[in-house]
Amino acid sequence: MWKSWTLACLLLLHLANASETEQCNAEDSKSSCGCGDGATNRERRDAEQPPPPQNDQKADLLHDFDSYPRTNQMIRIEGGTFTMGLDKPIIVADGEGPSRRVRVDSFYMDVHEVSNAEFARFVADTGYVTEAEKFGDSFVLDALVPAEIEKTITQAVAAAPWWLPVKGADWKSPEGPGSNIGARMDNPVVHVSWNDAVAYCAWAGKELPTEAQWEYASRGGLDNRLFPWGNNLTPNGQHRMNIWQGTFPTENSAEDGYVSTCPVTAFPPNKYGLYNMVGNAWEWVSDWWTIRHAGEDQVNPTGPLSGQDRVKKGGSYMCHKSYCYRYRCAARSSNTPDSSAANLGFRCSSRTRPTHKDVVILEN
Ligand SMILES: [Ca+2]
Ligand SMILES: [Ca+2]
Ligand SMILES: [Cu+2]
Repeated sequence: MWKSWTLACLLLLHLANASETEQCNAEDSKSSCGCGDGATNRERRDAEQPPPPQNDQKADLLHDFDSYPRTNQMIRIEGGTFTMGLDKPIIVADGEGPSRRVRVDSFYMDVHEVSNAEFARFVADTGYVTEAEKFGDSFVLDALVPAEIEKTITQAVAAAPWWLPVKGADWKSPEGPGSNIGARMDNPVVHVSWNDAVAYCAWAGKELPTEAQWEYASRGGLDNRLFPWGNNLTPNGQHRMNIWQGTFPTENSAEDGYVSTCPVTAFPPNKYGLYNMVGNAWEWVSDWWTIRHAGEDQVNPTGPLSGQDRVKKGGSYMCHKSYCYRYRCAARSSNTPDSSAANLGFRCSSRTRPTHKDVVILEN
């Protein structure tokens, strides 16, 4: 099933190659397109998980954060009204449409994705154990899994066979046992669930942004553009975000400089001063997932009152137009709140001026 619609979709993309408005509206696109979506949902499992593996480097890591420049800055985003979603949705099944006029009040937004160094401060202060550590596994892209670990994995995701559930993969060991984040302290923390993200934000005196706040912030004051800087993927031939170049999922040419995650400070910011809103790591937002939206004007929408999945925004280093054209402001996807993967992180926001001693607010 996934193959046939993917082929159809590829054909469509090929036929409409010059256009940025092609539609991939197969019913199945949620489970088939890509770099995140339902493929990486954690299966329902009861308690009695194996104890998390001990990480010998834990002590070192938790002290290493002091040597990294802080990336905990926030910036005030002036409220306003914008067009959320798309009139001509590109991935219809994701609920990118209809477009609607949405007002958001002024708020504060993290300038960067939460980095490993910033997350390490939280863990060192609280002893927090992430859900990937409690469950004992998380999803990693096969190409990034060391061969000796890949040999031991028999279970893959049928709709997205490039995702491998790796035992012992967590935020400190992103590719499983033996891997570490020593050289990636300035990269986004990944393998964090929605619940983990909420716990971090609460500790930092912040909260997760709503989808409306996130999308408004990502657009940087530009109306109806595909990307935070406009409609041109690579203005003046310059890469503006960390996605996948080459052939997904077999060959990553990394023309943008990065095979996996990149520093949260990489690439120029958008007009609101925000970095890596699209690409690099997917970012959890606070809303429950729905693909049905009220079309009329909305004020500070917060999404459905209940649901099963939480929304994530912005796409990741694994997004390629052929499989997962979700590195756009209006694009969206979802996972269950206990799910985690090697391309899923977050940033925080605040409706009020943060008073937490650890928050730095940039003047704009
Ligand atoms: Ca890349
Ligand atoms: Ca991002
Ligand atoms: Cu993607």
